[in-house]
This record gives sequence, C-alpha cells and structure tokens, in this order.
Amino acid sequence: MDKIRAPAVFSQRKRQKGIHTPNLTCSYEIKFNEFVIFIIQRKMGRTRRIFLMELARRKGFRVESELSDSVTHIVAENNSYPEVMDWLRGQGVDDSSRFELLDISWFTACMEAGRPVDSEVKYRLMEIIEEGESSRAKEVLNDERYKSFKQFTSVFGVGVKTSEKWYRMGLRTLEEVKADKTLKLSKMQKAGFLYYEDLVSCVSKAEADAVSLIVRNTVCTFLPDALVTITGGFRRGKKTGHDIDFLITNPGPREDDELLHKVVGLWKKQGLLLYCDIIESTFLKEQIPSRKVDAMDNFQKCFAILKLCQPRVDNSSYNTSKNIDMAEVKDWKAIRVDLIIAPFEQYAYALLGWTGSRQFGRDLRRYATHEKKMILDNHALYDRKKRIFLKAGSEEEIFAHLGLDYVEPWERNA
Ligand code: DCT
Ligand code: MG
Repeated sequence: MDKIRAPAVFSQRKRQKGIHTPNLTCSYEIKFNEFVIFIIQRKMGRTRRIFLMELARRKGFRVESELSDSVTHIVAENNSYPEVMDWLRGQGVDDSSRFELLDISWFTACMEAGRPVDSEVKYRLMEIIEEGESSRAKEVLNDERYKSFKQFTSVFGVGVKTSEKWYRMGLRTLEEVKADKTLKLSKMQKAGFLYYEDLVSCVSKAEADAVSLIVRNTVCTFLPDALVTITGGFRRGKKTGHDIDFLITNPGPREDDELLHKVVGLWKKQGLLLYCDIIESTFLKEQIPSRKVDAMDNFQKCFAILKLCQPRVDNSSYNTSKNIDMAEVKDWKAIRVDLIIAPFEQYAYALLGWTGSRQFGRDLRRYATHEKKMILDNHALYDRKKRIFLKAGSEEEIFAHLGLDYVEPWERNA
C-alpha cells in the first residue's frame, strides 16, 4: 500500500533504534507550534501512517498519535468528506468545525516545502496530483471545480480560499453549503447568504442614484462641506454594477476620523444598515507610493450593505385578483455600498484609482513605472528621477504629470 518510499528515513530509524516501530515520543524540535496534526489511518494503513507521522515530526511539525483536544489539522487519504465525518462521529466528535480537514495532498505539499503551505499552494499541488489522470477526467474535474468556485465566490465574503476549503470538504453547490450546519461562517458570509438574491442581482443606475441621495444627505448632516462623489463603474457610465462606490473628502483643513462611524451609526438607528465593516486607515506617509501594481490602498473605508426602500408598484387590480397581501411584499432591496474617505490633498489620486476600471488602473501604473520612472498609487505620484511627489488637484493634472492626454471616465472601461 505504501505509495511513498523513503529508504533513507527507514534505514536511519533502524540504525538508531534497531527496531521497526519507531519511537513516537522521540523528540524533534517543533518549529510550527500552531499546527497540531493528526493523520487518520483509515484507508491508509498503519505502516504508511507511521512513516508519514515520523516524516512530519522530523520536519518540525507537531503530530499527535491520538485525536486529542490539541489537534488542529486532520489529514485523510482516499476518504470522501462524508467518510471522514462518519469516522469523526465514531470517535465521538460532533463538532468538526474546530479542525481543518485536509487531504493528503496538503500534507505532502507541506513535507515538500518543509513548512506549512498556504491554500494557494495546496490548490496548485492538487493539480500536480491530478496529472496522473486522463486529460478528460482532468477536464471534468476542472469544470466541476470551476462551477463550484463560481457559485461559492458569488457569495459576499467568500473568496478563493474559502471556496477551496469547501470544495475539499466535498461541497459542490451553495445548497450543500447552506445545509452543512457544521460550517462556521464569518459575519460577512452570513450577510452574504442572508441577502444573496438581492446582492447577485445587479444594482441599477436608478438604485445608485437613490442610494447616492441617502449617502450625500447623511454625510452632509455631519460635515456640510463634504464632497461625495460616486466612483467605480457608475462614474464610468456603466448602467449597472455589483456595488456602489463613494469617495468622500472634506475640502479645507478639517478632517473627521469619526465620520464613517457617525454615518453608519445613523443608518443603524434608521434601520437602514444591514451589514457594515469599517477598515481603519493604515496610511503612513513614508510608505507611499506603493510599488505594487495591484496594491490595496490605505484609506479608511467601509464595506456596507444598505437597505434601500423601494416604493411598491401600485398594481392594485393585479394584487387583488391574485389575493396577495401587500404587507407581505418585500419593499426593499439589499445593496452593497463602499464608502472611502480620502484626505483632500490626495483626493484626485483616490478619485482616479477608485474610478477604475481595475485594468485601466493597472495599465496606468505600469505606464508610470516603465515609461516615466514614476510610481503611481491611489494616494500619490512620485517622480523617481526628481525624487519629489507631484501634487495634483484634479485628474487632469495627474494625466498631465504623466505626459498623457486626459482620458474621460467613460473611456476607462478597459
Ligand atoms: N479599487 C481600488 N482599490 C481597491 C478596490 C477597488 O483602487 N482596493 C478600484 C478599482 C475599480 C474601482 O475601485 C471600483 O471597484 P469595484 O467596485 O470592484 O469595480 P467596478 O468597476 O465599480 O465594478 P462593479 O460595477 O462590478 O462594481
Ligand atoms: Mg463598483
């Protein structure tokens, strides 16, 4: 049954101990304390399990022989997700969410790397293991994985990492995810499932205008001179979007770090806030501009879901004839809203960045770097030859600094 043979390990063990069964308590230095691995013997066999445990320990991993409370990562081979769950239940484990359940490919990837590997590497390895299969089987698997990932990532708060975890747990559809009560969802993902239908349906221009009014009114309650600009796809003239992005700045010297908190506080009171996550600014002057083409910026921002009340369509004859109780008709829609706060002197750069498109932003940054020896990000433009930051009060000035003709927002749908 042994698929991996490592004569060196076994011969060394024999030399040391003079017996075939290794001393499982023999001490190797533990390098990765936060990972406590347990390997399931089912379908693997005792010899292979002992070999793998020993191998991991030699590489600095903590491996438990028993399924103790300290175990964080459970590794299984050739077992389906339901089989692993059955096995765990047999061991008296009802709540499997406290463990990471991993396929042997993750384990072998860790052994190869000599350290715990992250999910991206896991994913790519998976592909290496699949290479032994026929290309058709691979195609089917990729197609299946693609379909599952597409479904999973359509949920607000679910990225590639979570999708991969769910896929490896044997889950394939959103229905299966929803039915699995052992899964621990983040606050963001819970909101993602709760408002799923609304969030996957596109935001229309009319809805963006209605939300825009709410955002402007609320912001101006606290900062009457604040400038609130709709950015993202809607500023580029798109008729629909997946969210509405707002850039907020306050001309003049006054800045208010509490503004976002006040705005969402008021929405909460008004019953308009369905979800919100405020990211505090991580802006440090000495770190700008970033050299990364896809760098996240450091502005204070808020990812929110707003309840947009929609007037009920007055269609009395229809409602009466179908006997629909008006009170039961949903008269609101959940809308994803991003609020970004930029200091006034960085406003033009923030506006350029947050107007997008993402591809246009990338192209512009690459152009600045390679053609102009400048570094552009959402905060600033730095001239490396002159060693100065170039001030800009408008997007036009930024294009001029770069020696480019101005490109209108609706021409940036690269
Ligand atoms: N952006 C950025 N830095 C980020 C995230 C986004 O500079 N950390 C930019 C890129 C595009 C713009 O902000 C808006 O982002 P999205 O809302 O994701 O894109 P969109 O073009 O508005 O598309 P959609 O219509 O799907 O919302
Ligand atoms: Mg957008």
